[in-house]
Amino acid sequence: MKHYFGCISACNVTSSDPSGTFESPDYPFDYPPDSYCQYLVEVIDASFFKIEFRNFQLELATDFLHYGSGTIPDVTKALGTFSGSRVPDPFVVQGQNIWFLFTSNSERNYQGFSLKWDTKRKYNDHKVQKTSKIWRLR
Ligand SMILES: [Ca+2]
Repeated sequence: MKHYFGCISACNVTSSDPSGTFESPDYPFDYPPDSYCQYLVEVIDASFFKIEFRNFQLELATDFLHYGSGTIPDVTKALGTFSGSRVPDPFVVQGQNIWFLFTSNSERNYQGFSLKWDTKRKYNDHKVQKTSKIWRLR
């Protein structure tokens, strides 16, 4: 695998931006073996996060992307876990914080994932729920 410094995505990222993207390490090239990458977004006045995937290709049942609410990535408290090559449907997480934890085992590395997050602020809550099919509660 070739490395291009300056344009490959990093492991372990924290953001306070109301919208942005996360990608698996080295994306769009294959992720490295034995990855353990934490991604955290904290937006003080956010009420919801909406997550949409642009791409998703992980080795099924051995490489995983977990997500949850809060500031400390913890697999045991994950709200969901994705693996394999089916692109997950968009989903919504309530709150001011969302984390992702990407793990891969020691063999067979795929392209990984690219996801986009967006937030809605607290004062928009009732409007959002009435007018959008995407911004629904699970
Ligand atoms: Ca693997």
